[in-house]
Amino acid sequence: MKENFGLYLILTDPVAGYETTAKAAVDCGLRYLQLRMKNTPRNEVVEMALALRKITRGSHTRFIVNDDLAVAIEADADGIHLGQDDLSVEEARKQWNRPGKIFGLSTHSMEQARLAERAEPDYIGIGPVFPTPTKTDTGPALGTAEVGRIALATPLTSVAIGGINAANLPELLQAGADNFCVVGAVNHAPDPAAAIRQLQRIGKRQSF
Ligand code: 3NM
Repeated sequence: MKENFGLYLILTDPVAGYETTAKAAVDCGLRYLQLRMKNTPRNEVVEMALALRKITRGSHTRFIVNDDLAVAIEADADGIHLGQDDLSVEEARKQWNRPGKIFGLSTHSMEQARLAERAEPDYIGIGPVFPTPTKTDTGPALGTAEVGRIALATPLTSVAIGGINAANLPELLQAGADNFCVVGAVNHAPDPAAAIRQLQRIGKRQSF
């Protein structure tokens, strides 16, 4: 069944700090929080993953690690998010054969979203919706109409991503996307809780 949880937050270099921003995510009741540290020594990623595990343990917030299955396992995360060029979902499930673990997969087109159905990830990312400076190796921006079309067509839970902020979120939700993921819109905010609440308010307004 498709899940509708609204905002999914990725943590990458948050100006308010990883732990403060993670606590804000938990306090705001977010369903998903992902750690995505790039170009960082592995021991620092593990250390941060363990700290975020502590903050999210026993909360409503599922803690996901980006890309690195060994880190996800070591931190006993709730799941792993994989890109198209990473380990496959099938292989990750084999290597991390524990009940309830969540496997997410990025997709960048209708074709990839359709192919993803075979691998049965717990959710797919769809993006980038808009051009974004946060990730430069993505394909061209899909636009809200195409992302909405993919979100409505897929039987999988989906999360739109890429360049989403409070100003363009209404248009995206109007187009048919249900869940949405941000990096910059929260990580660049000095008050992450306020930024999260603003996005949640817009998400709620659109879904009723
Ligand atoms: N994945 P921001 S776009 C991590 O298209 C990521 O799969 C994308 O960051 C994809 O909210 C992206 O700052 C960056 O634009 C999202």
